[in-house]
Formats: sequence, C-alpha cells, structure tokens
Amino acid sequence: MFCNQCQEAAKGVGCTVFGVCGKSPELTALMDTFIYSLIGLSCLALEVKEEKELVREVDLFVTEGLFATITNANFDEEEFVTRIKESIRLRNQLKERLIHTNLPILTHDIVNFEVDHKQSMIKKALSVAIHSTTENEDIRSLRELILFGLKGLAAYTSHAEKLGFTDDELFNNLHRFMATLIQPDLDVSAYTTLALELGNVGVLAMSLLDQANTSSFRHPELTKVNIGVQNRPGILITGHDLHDLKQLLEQTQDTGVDVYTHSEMLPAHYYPELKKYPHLVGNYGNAWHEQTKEFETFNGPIVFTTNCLVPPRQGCTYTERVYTTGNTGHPDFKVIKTLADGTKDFSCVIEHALTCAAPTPLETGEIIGGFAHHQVLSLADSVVGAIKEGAIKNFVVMAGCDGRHKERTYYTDFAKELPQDSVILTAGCAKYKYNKLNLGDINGIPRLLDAGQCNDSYSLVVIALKLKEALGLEDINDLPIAYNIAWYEQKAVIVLLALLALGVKNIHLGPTLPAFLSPNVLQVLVENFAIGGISTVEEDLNEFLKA
Ligand code: FS2
Ligand code: SF4
Repeated sequence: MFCNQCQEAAKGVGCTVFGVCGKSPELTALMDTFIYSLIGLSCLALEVKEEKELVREVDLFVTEGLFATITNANFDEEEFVTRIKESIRLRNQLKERLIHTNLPILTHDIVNFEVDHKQSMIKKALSVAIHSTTENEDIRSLRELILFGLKGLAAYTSHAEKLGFTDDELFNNLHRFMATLIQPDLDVSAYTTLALELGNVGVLAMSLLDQANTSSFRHPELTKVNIGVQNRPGILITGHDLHDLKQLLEQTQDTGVDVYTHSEMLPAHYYPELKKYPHLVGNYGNAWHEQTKEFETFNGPIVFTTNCLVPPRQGCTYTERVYTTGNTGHPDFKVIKTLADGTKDFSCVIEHALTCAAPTPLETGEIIGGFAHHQVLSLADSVVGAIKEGAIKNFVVMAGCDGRHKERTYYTDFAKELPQDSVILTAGCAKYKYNKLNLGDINGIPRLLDAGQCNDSYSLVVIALKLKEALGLEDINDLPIAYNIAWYEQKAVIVLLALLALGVKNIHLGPTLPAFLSPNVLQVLVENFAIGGISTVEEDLNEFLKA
C-alpha cells in the first residue's frame, strides 16, 4: 500500500505497511481502484451533458464517493466493493449514451476495465493508484494535491446538497478537475495553474455551504455551550452533518433522551434553529482522537455522521453502542441507512439510549462560540475601534484540525503565550487545543473567536475581507492577521487552496508540511505565497506577529 494523504503519513512520507489511521492495505487498494473508476465516470459525465438526470446521479455518486475516501471516514471494505460495482454500472450506462461517438476516452482502460470480485479490485490498484500513475515526482505531487483538494471539495459540496443547495458549476468543475488527473499531456506548470484554480472552486463550495447552513439554521450567534452532563440518558452525535443532527433532534423530542455533540459537531449549538431544542444539552469531550477514551464514559449510543472515526481498539466497551451513517462506516458498527425520501430513521438509536445510563461527567463549565461572519460583523464597530486605538494589535487565524501527534501541544502553548492584545480566530477541531483556556477578552471582545467547523474557515475570510474594507486597506495581506493553521485531512487541503486563491500569503502550516508536496512544488508555494511551516512557539511569535 501507499497512502500519503493526511498529516499522519508514516515517517512524514506515507503509510506503506498499515495506515496510522487504521486503514488496511486491502482497504487502501479498494479506495485506489474506486477513485480510478470515479475519474472514469467524471470523464464520461463531461461528455454526456444532455442526459441531465443521469448526469446528476453521477454528480452525486462521484461527490459522495470522494467524500467516503477522506481520512477516517470509512473503514468498511465491503462498502467499497459495492461502490466499485455501482460505479461500473453507471459507467456502462454513460458509455451507452456515447456509443454513436468516437471519443478517445471510450478506448481508455479507465472506462473499460472489469473487476468483478474483491481480489481483482485489490489487484487493479497496483497499476492505477494515483501515486503510481507517473514517475515524475512533481506531477505526481500536483495530481495528489488536486485529488486531495477535490476530496475536501466533495465533502463541502455533499453537505450543501443534503440541505438542498446545489450548483451545476461546482459539479462541472469537480468532473473537469477529476479528468485532469489522467491527462498525460499536462506539465508541471499546467498542473500548478490548475491546483490554484481549484482554490477558486473551493471558495465557491464553501460559500454555497455557508449559504445552505445559514438559510437552514439561521446565522450562528454568540452562545455559551455547557460542557457538563445532565442526568437523563443521552445520544452523542459527532462528525459534521448538521442535517443529520436536525433530524435526530426532531426525533428525540419528548422521548426522555438528551442529545450531546462531540468534536466538530460543537458549532451546532451556535445555530438558532438547532439550539432551540432544549434537549440539545451540551458538548461532551474534545476533538476526534479523544473518542477512544470519551466514548467509554459517555455510556449511551454514539452516531457518526462523517469523519473522524477511529477504529475501535480491542477490548473497548462501546463498539455495540456506535452507529454510522452517510459516508462513514466500520464493519464493527451498526448502520443507519438513508431512506428513499432522503430522511433517516434514528428510532433504534433512541430505543438503545433509553436502556443506557446517563453520561459520566468529564468536566463542568461552559465554552463560548458562534463568531461566524454575521456575528463578528455585528460587532464590527467595536472590533475596528479596538484595532484603531491599539487595544487589538494582532489577529491570528488558528483554524484547521486537531490530531494525535504530541507536537500539537505547540498550538496550546502558542495560544497561551500570545500577547494579551492578540485575538485568535478559529474554526475546525483545531480549537480543542485551546478553547478551554479562558483567554479572556479585549474591551468585551473574546480573545478566542470560534467561527464553527473546518468548513467555516470561509467565515474567517469574509471577516478578513470586511476588516480590510473597514480599515481602508488595499490588500488582505496588509491586515494585522497571521495564519498559523493546523492541518490533518483533505478538507484542510481545499481550505488551503481557497486561501491561496483569495491571495492570502504567509500561511504557516503545521505541525508538519504535507508529505505529498514534492520539494519543487513546495518551492513554488514558498516563492509565490510565502507558505511556511512552524518552528518553536517563541520564534514563531516573533516572526508571525506584525506589531
Ligand atoms: Fe477535525 Fe476530522 Fe473538521 Fe477534519 S473532526 S480533523 O475531519 O474536518 O476537522
Ligand atoms: Fe496513513 Fe493518513 Fe493515509 Fe491513513 S489516511 S493511511 S494515516 S496517510
């Protein structure tokens, strides 16, 4: 196997024996063959434009398929066997529509290969995995950058679609960029341009998702979230899918069961249309990688709506309490299927919860969040006033992901050591490294402004653009904002490309730089965008802060 898509890639190069995340060589191979089949589908979808219904089915299949291959989303080999078969069925349908043409793609292996059983699917990966498609390490690096960015793009597109928001331009671009991954005539310069262009599509996806979330649940607002527990049985919901949470909240009303959020589901508490449910009682625990400890003490059932899922360890007591839905999966966990009308029936989870004890408390108190663009802009006068009078000297965007690596304590230390006149803008599960530090406020403005999930990094850009306007600056890079971003999986890749597309420079990525960036590709990013890694807290504070 070879996989280098996340920050945990073994030895900073790639996992070759077994995934640090728990992905087996067989699962990796199935995902590789599946992605190959999806690229073929995208190539055909670009040609079959007049068959609108069929193409929309393919749009969604490719989107959901890419999402399922994101780190820590799905560990179920049989799920990928089923999806590869479905991909070939759809491929043959699309080919039927093109039978009267002599398009070159129709003779390509990518739309003709046959794999009818699991072993042949695994074998096929040896020659088609994205990492083995070229000897040129820079082209390989750029193809990986684009593929991993597309996975993040697919996740955001999928979330928006679940709430009824789609954009043909997004799907067309998804297929267009997928098709570039097998083009033999694209050189390093063409792929570099494409990678940066993909960032613009990322902005479009994040903006659509922002619109979907805020139209469905209204604008996030300043909210105090309880981190203690109540005495009734509870269901813990994790991942990023707010649509699933909404359905769970409706179905648990008046059942005697409380709902708690875990990890990236925390920002659900900030939305008026979700926080209005009195039985959405609090946030339990911390970031995703703490789940192996925290699920033990939660006592009730747990619902995974998206990544990050950690495979259960031997001897753990919670396996029979875990349910997955959507693109997440693990052979040891039960599945909540999507019904024909697109809804989900959580009644078995609710019945299960009623047989369980209430959660064991982990901590007490409250955390504050809800500082997405609408809420922050309503405070714009105070914020601009504080900047002008020098009370706020710096903002530091510390968005992104949390992870298991010990060196991530850097982010806790960085937050602690920041001067008192600095404000952290955060989004994503990275916040758990410092969101319980009680960092205080500046003239009533909290020193930690949490905009929401990783996809709400878009909110931080909106805030930056508005501040630029309010302060009469020419360039977004003239703002007193430093970017110290922690990354882990592929949604962070599309967020990074989106920030670059918006012209943001001097982004620092940590705790380590992506293993899939070749030295030459990294050099291009350094020269054009001054991208860098991190060093010690002391050195970085000196280097990053402008004033
Ligand atoms: Fe955190 Fe995991 Fe949010 Fe990432 S829960 S690292 O998928 O998307 O961030
Ligand atoms: Fe390794 Fe990350 Fe790939 Fe898992 S997703 S196999 S940890 S590089």
